[in-house]
Amino acid sequence: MKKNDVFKSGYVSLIGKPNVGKSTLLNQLVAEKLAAITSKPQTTRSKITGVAHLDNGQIIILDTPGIHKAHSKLNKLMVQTALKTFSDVDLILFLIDGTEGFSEEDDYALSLLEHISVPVFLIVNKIDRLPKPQLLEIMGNALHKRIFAEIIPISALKNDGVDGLGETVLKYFSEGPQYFPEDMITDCPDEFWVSEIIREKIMKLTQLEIPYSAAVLTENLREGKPGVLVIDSTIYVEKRSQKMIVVGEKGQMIKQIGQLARKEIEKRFGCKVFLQLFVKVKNGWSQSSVDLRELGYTHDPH
Ligand SMILES: Nc1nc2c(ncn2[C@@H]2O[C@H](COP(=O)(O)OP(=O)(O)OP(=O)(O)O)[C@@H](O)[C@H]2O)c(=O)[nH]1
Ligand SMILES: [Mg+2]
Repeated sequence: MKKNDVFKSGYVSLIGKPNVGKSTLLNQLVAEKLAAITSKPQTTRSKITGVAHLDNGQIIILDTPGIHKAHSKLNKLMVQTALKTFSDVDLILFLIDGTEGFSEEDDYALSLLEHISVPVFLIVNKIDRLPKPQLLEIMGNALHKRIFAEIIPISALKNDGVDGLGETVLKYFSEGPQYFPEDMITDCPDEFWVSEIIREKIMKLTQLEIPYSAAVLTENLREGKPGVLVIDSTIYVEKRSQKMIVVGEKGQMIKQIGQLARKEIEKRFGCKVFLQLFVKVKNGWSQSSVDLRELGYTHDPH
């Protein structure tokens, strides 16, 4: 930071329909994998806070579940979690998938932003797979949708345009405090992150309704033998038949989930990890307010 520069800070919320790349963008802005990412929609279920430390400022980013017309209690809670961030932020980054252009679902999500008074940026993501003429067409269409403070094409996956986006966000902030110390990139507890990584592996490795019927709880992380982190996590599914799939024949599936998750957890914490996974049935948890709360799904998971 140069001597006479002011330090700027503020909050932004990543908003958009499922699967447009919000979590990928969060991870790039923070330069760390904080949020789970899969090619399946509705991966993110909770608000995830990340902090981008720039030379002359700080951006607190709230990744949110994708906005959609929700039916189950879990999905309604997810959408409410996203909408609730509106009142807490200085700016909204509204993402669309450039390869699809504006869809009905985008229009629906956008309609919920109608009365927002903070600036809204349109982020056209996935430009790595988008021919230039199509991008120009989307940018033209955007003018009829609402007044966007900025329209910024990026590829979150390829980290293209992400630094520029950060700089532009900062221009809209006023002078502000350093909310988070420089070595802190999230206030999400480690237990939450571990559970999300395990859930990501389940979502990637299973099909049909299983990705949406699994929840993961990690009680605590503790040191076992010197230098070994011991983690006990429980995977909750909604039916016995789902438990059988998650465990798999001769335990093959749960073993694979555990191995992939462990590798990633070891990388993040820089130590050996002993990860024990348990699978339990909690009948119809995604429709029960009590179960949802027990599993950590509230407006604010922390
Ligand atoms: N080609 C390409 N793919 C991308 C880009 N950004 C994200 N993706 C992919 O899009 C899929 C969804 O990404 P996520 O970051 O999980 O999307 P999300 O908006 O957080 O999704 P939900 O949490 O379900 O709302 C993943 O397969 C990503 O790898 C991009 O810039 N280009
Ligand atoms: Mg996400």
